[in-house]
Amino acid sequence: MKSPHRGSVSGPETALRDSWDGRRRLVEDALRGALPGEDAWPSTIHRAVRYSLFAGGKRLRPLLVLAAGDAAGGHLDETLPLACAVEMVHTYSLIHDDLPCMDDDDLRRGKPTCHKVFGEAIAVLAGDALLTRAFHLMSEVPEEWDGDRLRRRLTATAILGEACGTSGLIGGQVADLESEGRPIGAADLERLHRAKTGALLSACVRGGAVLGGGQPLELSCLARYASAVGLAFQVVDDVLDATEEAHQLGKTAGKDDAARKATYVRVHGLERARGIAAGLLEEARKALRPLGDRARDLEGLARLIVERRA
Ligand code: GRG
Repeated sequence: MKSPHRGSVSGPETALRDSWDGRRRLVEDALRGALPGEDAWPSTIHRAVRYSLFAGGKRLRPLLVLAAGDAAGGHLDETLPLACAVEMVHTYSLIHDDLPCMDDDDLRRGKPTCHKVFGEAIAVLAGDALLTRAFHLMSEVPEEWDGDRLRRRLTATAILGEACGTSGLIGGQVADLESEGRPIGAADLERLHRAKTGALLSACVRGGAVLGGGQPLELSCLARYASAVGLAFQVVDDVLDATEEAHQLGKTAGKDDAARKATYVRVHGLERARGIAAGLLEEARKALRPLGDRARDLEGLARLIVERRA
């Protein structure tokens, strides 16, 4: 039996939770509308895409996009496409990460992985389809849009593109694969985690802030917040992998240790890893201070990231 999670899960106040539930529903609807239906030709790929995308993710990344947009003073219609795009990118990375040639996992979001249900070839293509649709969606703008809005959309798209590339997701995944079973120092571990997981989370906040029309001071506060929560997310993931059960996580538990993965728990030990996550939460909070009340949602999301159980 694994040890119980130490941190209290007091959670943010009910109003914040209700507002997040409302936003999750909004994102679900927008995602459903942004993809071909299950019957669209050729139906196998659309069934596979929808199977993984609607398998019950927490939708943390879209919530970060929308909250950052709010904090910067923007409107939902400007930030919603990025909220959908980041969830598509995230789901693509999960599908590919679970493949036999990567982490070889059978369980994701509490269900059999995409390749277990649809086969490897379709799972590769489902990931590709989601990544492609994410950037297609970001490029779809109403004809009447003026220069400013177009420029902001382009900047947010570039931020997302960079996060997906060799200095972000892909680079982090390569470093992750190459680090299995090998000793790794604290600095290299931090770099790996910032690339593999932090880059996309950070892009959610920075992209949302740009789309919301954030001013330079707001953008720099939000970038500092993004950097802290991006790393905190993966540190907590490492802790959860070592302390929680599979039914809680919706994926195989204890895999990091079994595969001798580079994790904060392996390099720093459980207690220090928890301390590092708590320190990053404090850093994120501090970064938000100049924004005052407008950053209430982002503050709550940082707590959710650090205090989550799955
Ligand atoms: C492009 C193949 C490829 C990989 C890129 C990000 C990544 C590298 C792989 C994804 C798998 C992985 C272990 C990522 C670490 C981030 C992480 C813990 C993802 C799970 O995110 P949650 O908890 O998941 O937000 P839900 O299901 O709630 O959306």
